[in-house]
Amino acid sequence: MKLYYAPGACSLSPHIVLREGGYDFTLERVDLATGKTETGADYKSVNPNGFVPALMLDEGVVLTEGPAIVQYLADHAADRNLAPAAGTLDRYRLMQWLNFISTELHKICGILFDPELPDGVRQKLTGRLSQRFASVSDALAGRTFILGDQFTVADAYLFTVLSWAPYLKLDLSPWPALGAYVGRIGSRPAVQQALAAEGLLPG
Ligand SMILES: N[C@@H](CCC(=O)N[C@@H](CS)C(=O)NCC(=O)O)C(=O)O
Repeated sequence: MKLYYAPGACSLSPHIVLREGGYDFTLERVDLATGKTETGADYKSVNPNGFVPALMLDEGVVLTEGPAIVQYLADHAADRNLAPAAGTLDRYRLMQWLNFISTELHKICGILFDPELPDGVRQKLTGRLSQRFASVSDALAGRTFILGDQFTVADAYLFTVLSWAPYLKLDLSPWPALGAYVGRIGSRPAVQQALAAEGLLPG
């Protein structure tokens, strides 16, 4: 398998899951500004949408969309317990969170990364994001992971998106549970390995 990624982007989520799942895989970096991969390939030939992540399966088939990729990886490494079994209520709870992270956190943050965003829009979106952070913080009360006691692929995604806060100058201090969560997930060996492989660890 090969993961197309950009350092620190949402592709960090499937990258973490590949490592948590014990997969044998390779990485190919994508320069989102030029649309070229590190081997000089035109990334749109892999994902016509031009965004990361994309997962090239061993048979040469490409899977896109982070939430779909991480569930595929969880289901094909079932012994790692990275997602509740298909068809159970807990699995829908996982999908609920993946969708929430995608639509209510990830996409708002994606817009905030635009340095040319007008101040008024930035303020409004930051306010909306604060409401969402409060709701995640409430959900984490008394929990180690977002679904409870077990690390799942939703944690890889939530960690990835919350770890953008410093780059976006978003203050998470009103929600100490979020900072503690980022520290907890970030200290997992697979997460440290993924961060190191993407050149995201200091020094
Ligand atoms: N719907 C896609 C969105 C992926 C996405 O937003 N990727 C960003 C990085 S976090 C990206 O590659 N942006 C560059 C672009 O859109 O050209 C998914 O969930 O996988």
